[in-house]
Amino acid sequence: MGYKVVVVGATGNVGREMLNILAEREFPVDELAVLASRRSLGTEVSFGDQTLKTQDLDAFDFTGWDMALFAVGSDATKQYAPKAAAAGCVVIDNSSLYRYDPDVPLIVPEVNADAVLGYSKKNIIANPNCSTAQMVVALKPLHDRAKIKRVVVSTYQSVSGSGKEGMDELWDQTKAVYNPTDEVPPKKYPKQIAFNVIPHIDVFMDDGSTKEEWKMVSETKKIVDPSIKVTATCVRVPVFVGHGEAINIEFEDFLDEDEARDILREAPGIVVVDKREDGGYVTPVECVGDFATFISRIRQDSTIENGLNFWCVSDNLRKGAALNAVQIAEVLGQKALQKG
Ligand code: 11C
Repeated sequence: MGYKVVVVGATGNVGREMLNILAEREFPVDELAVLASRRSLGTEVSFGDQTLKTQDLDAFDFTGWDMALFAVGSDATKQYAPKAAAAGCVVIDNSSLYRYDPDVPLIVPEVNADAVLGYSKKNIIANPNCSTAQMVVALKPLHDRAKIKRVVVSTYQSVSGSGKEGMDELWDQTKAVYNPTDEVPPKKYPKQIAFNVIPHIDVFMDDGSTKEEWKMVSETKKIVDPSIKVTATCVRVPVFVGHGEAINIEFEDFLDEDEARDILREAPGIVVVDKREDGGYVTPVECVGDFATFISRIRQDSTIENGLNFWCVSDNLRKGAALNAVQIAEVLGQKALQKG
């Protein structure tokens, strides 16, 4: 016996990946509803070898449905998630709306699966930001061994993090570079993204950081440990899918680079590819479509007492969004909503 599952925002980048991953991981689905805004109504989406027609989110009755995976922006989440939750359908939300609410668990199953039980306060579970999700999968096993004091992270984030419009802008501007009469001015991004990098993701905060950077700080504290200090610089790069992160850690205790490599090799959700030779590391294009978070370039940072550097890449639409949401659904099924 399986679950009655709803995917909200089924026509977007993340919604489509949720459907792919539910099918790939053979999540026990008894019935599936795919919802979209009126604008995308009637659009067909794939689920395994089936083709499903989207239904109207506004008219949908969530009563009797077990769980709803939301992949829409914060405004639509604000309007529809409380409705679903009040109808007894557990919401797994990919937006940032509920992440910092103390009554809503923020879950990365490899790190804090047990906290999922906190869902019952509001019938809502939050999925973290993509750049946080892949980083905390790597931080947790190292923190358990040597206690992390401080993390310095620089991100190299792909345009799929900004949805289809970001991907289209990169594609159109790239073509236009070869055909200057077709100039494509920046629209989704504040500056040209093709053949460029932009040190700005999401809105600016009062202290000069951006909201994307603030999310990495706040979400890491909520998911892993509030004592960990994080400072981040988040950068958009002309890559379609796959976020890269250069991570520097200062630990309380000494952690040798070989031991760190062994710990990460054993850790759930991680694949270590770390050969000190040409190409002996993973780049964003190689992680597309994969479930794993890949770690490379592990090395001691000898400029501080207990320092370590590494490189981390993952498919931001998967571990950073859809995969993590489906993993939460799996944990919810195992720990709370058992069927059969
Ligand atoms: C980006 N990380 O790459 C963002 C996308 O809070 O879920 C996801 C934003 C979020 O632009």
